Amino acid sequence: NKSLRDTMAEIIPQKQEKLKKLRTEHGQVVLGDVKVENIIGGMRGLKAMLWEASVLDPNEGIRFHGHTIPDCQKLLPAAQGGKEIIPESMLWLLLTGEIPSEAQVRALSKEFADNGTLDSKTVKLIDELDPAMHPMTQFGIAVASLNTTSKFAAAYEKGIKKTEYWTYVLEDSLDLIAKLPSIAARIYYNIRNPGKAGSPDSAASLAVNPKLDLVGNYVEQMGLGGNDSLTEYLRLYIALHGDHEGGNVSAHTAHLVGSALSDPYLSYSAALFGLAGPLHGLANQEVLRWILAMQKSVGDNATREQIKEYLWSTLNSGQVVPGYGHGVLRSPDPRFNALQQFCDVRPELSSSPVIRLVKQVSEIAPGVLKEHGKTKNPYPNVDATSGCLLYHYGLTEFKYYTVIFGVSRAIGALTQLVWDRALGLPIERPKSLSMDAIEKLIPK
Ligand code: NMX
Ligand code: MLT
Repeated sequence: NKSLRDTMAEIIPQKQEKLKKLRTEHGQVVLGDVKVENIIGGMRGLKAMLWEASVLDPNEGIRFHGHTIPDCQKLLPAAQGGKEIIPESMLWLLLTGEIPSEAQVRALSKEFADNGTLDSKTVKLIDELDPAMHPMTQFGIAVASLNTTSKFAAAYEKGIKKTEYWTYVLEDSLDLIAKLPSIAARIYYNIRNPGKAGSPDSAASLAVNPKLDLVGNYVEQMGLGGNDSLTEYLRLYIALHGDHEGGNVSAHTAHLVGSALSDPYLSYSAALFGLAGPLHGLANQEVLRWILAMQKSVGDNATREQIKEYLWSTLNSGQVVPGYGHGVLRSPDPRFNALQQFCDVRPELSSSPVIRLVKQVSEIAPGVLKEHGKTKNPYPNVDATSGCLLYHYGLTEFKYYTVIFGVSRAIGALTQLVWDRALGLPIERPKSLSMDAIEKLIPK
């Protein structure tokens, strides 16, 4: 039962060797062309980035170190008394490529609980933010402010060798992951209880129980403890949203900002601001708004025709159908399937009107989107369902939903940051071209 740090220290030299071999023996191998359409099309399809922990197959979906979601559900340890994957297990897998033992996962939960408490300056900063400010903006500000505690930034200032960078980045990353639920819960308390920030009652949102896992604590800190089904859902949700290879906006942003040797707090705060966009993580907030408007219009027992009509009215008004489509995936998102299966085996969820409507839409929308003919992927992505479950559980503040995604995405983005520094990757600096420069390169 080796510790996480010892496991990393053992694996890193092997990975460094592998990279050295790739560079020296295969550095000149061509893996694809760059077309004009790649440059003007959001770099879609360009193989231009190293990302260790997960690879996204357009049809099969995400694999974490080669493991599919159902594999992970079988192999990764759950919480004590629970059944679903926990983020601690997923983090261990992402960082090391190995399946952790139960003891290793419990030790990580304990470390997170021991380091989860926020200092009073951070609490004050969050409490003084305008409660009307979007929760994702509050989240990004609070995470960036913690860079005053960065061990990497302090060591860099003193002067350290490049080969030592990763150890400090790992320490910062683990500290940050430990504190994210406390930050997120404090924001939740403040938006739920306007004017009560700093009151004695608000202290519960700061309490970290050393006996609980990361999500167990988060649910208690949000004041939603005692609901085992919600706790299990959030464990699964936060484990599954952790990593989605490197090209998505949030992961890519953390990697880019970190390549300038900005510390993990600054890098991840930048990622959160990318996650806050409606075409990325904010889509789960948008889905709920859209589904509730549909429910208002079509009622609880909508027919196929009514749902089709509603979908067309969204498309004809020039809006995207939130929760559908993807930059890489070309089939239903297996994360969506896993969350749907979570509902299917729980009658209290599968009978909820909003969750029923989400399922009906997922059966009808692909046909409508195919007929509409624009999107390359007419199938649901993970955001099509995630927020609707939160709504069912009584988390009715839609604007908060992306914060939960943000608690999760740190697991993948910070894992890669550790690997970026362990592998000595350079500052990221692709070449850009103006339209005139592109024209000059086009063969006459
Ligand atoms: N509804 C209507 N039109 C769509 C949709 C959709 N759900 N998805 C794509 N299109 C349109 C897209 O706007 C584009 O139109 P135009 O040519 O007029 O610009 C066209 O189809 C081609 O887009 P794609 O190449 O299929 O998609 P792209 O890779 O550019 O974008 C998304 C991917 C995810 C941004 C896009 O599918 C979308 O906007 N979906 C809705 C928002 C959403 O669910 N985002 C969440 C993604 C997951 N996440 O958590 O981050
Ligand atoms: C994600 O999880 O980041 C989204 O599915 C978006 C993406 O992969 O591009």
